Amino acid sequence: MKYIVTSALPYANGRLHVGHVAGAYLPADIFVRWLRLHKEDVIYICGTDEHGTPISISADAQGVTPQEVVEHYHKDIKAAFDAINIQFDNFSGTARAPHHEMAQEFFLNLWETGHIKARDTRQFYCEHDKRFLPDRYVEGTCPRCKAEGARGDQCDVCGQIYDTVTLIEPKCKICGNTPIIRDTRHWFLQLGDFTQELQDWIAHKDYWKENVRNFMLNLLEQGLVERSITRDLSWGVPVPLPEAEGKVLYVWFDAPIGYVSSTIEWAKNKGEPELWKEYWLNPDTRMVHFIGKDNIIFHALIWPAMLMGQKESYCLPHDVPANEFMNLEGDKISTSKNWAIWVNEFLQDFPADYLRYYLAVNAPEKGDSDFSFADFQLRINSELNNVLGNLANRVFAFASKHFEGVIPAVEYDEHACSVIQEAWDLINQANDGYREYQVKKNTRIIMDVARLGNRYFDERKPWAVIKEDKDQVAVTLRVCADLLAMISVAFYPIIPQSMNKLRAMMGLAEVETWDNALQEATFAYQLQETQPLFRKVSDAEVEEQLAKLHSGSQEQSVEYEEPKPLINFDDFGKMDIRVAKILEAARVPKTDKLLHLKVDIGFETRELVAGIAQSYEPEKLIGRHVAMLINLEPRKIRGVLSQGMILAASFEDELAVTGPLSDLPPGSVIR
Ligand code: B3M
Ligand code: ZN
Repeated sequence: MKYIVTSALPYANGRLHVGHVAGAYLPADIFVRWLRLHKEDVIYICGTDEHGTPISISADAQGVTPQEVVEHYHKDIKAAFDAINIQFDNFSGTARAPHHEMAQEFFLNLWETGHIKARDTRQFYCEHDKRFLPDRYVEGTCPRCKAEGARGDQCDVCGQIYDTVTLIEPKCKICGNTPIIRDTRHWFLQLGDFTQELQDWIAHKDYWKENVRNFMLNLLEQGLVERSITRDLSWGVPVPLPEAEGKVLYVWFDAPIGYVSSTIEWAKNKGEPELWKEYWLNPDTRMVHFIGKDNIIFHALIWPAMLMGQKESYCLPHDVPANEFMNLEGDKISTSKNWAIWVNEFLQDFPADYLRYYLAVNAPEKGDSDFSFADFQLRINSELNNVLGNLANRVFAFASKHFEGVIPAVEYDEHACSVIQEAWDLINQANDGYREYQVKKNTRIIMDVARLGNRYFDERKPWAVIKEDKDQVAVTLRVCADLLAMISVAFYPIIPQSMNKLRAMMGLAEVETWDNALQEATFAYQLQETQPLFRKVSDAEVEEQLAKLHSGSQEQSVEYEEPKPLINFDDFGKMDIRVAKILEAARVPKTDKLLHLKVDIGFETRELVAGIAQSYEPEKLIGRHVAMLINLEPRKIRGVLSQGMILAASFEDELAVTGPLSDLPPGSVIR
């Protein structure tokens, strides 16, 4: 049996935080490690999602090219995965040429077989920015659930996708203006063509998680409609048709094809360029996509249809385990508000396994979960340290003191047999748990093996027995060491480094197969240099982390805007910056950011709209002398002709207008 396991391709426009890891990455890495222990033939595939408006909007905001954004974050994200020990077989990126080729091939196959059709459509167009506004370039109220802040392509609240122009009260993300609707030609995937095939396929998916299966059944019941798969954008995979100049594939059309192109890259790097076909063009391959719940529709419906419509016969997803979200200290994780724990940073303070363990214990499997530092401390201290670490420490200490570090292969007595049997039962339950991606339950089950060991150790009272019956103590140590060996295998998928460290201390080779956990060792354990398996998390550390989080200034998370390219003196000289005195200031109705200002620039008075209302009460500004760019093309904002721009410094949410320049009269030149 061959497996392809994938994790959702993270957008290359931001850093990796713990919420990402808990949902789509750690559970996949754990599953893959477990499969490998069972000697399954598995490839674990991922890469960054480098197209789409999330990337180009970030690039615009920073004044750099999308390619620069993508390269920066690809590296940063990969480093975070390395730090937390998420081990992909290949980690590619969708801006790479072979991906473009593959995505175009997918498109052409569907086009040639009539599953893609073209027609003129109405799209939002911003007259100010002179461009169409696909996807995240427009925001408004969701036409389905009426939530605010819905994007052009999908609503984050209800997860639905819809025809962009149905968005209520749309606003251009670049300038805030209300867009007009314009005609433009687009290409549509005829999902309805696949209804029967999808129905037959989903019929056998009774083992899927309920949330995913119900979502799908519901969509099929509503009836499948065509989906637009092209956009008027410059960043993306060009639509491979001569009549589609200036259009690219919709990011959600090309992104899942990244799983294929990343596998192709893997095969090439291995020197066996055809090898990818043995996985992908193989109906028996079990393909498992780990994703967050907002990606269900793309993986469980559109992507399978795209695969069904190819000329060659691709494997289809075997399962699509979608997880819920992880919150942070009771609030939604937000990258823009810097309410997040960045993986790279966190792992400078704690070992990877502590984070892996906590995210596993707290996996958002059935509902949203919450990351709290107090809970993190509690889990690490009272479970990893006080249960598992304690069992190892006490066995090692006793064996060193009374048996010179050798735990002999003595025979089990009846009590021992029953303890071992109980442990095996738990280990078998954990095995089933991994098969069903139940990492949360598994942390408890495996920790129960360690609890069993501690209870047994206490009942046997080796510290008292050692005086009269050393053989009996040998059995006690033997049983506990066997439990530790079982645990080292069963916990390996979740906390691999610690479990190999445990094994090294016990004189065992690194974990290789799951069966290692169920074998009775016939040899003596030869303890090596032992040390505590885990360390505790102190109150001071928790306070420090909380302070970091709340101050919102996690050191390396500060993202400075990239410096802009050099300009010459003439470029600079074109800007006419003057001292302006604010005469009047009032809020622009129905906005929270905009102020309507009247200013004196010496030789005339002017009106303008400035986006500074969140930092300044209008009345506080009156009389103030500030710097103003006066020869910026006038533009109409909310019905006011804005003639110029007040210069202000901004950092994250904070903003300050320049000045005070009160000693200089209005109209003074700034250069
Ligand atoms: N880039 C992740 C997201 O929606 C998206 C996944 C693509 S998987 C093919 O945040
Ligand atoms: Zn605009």
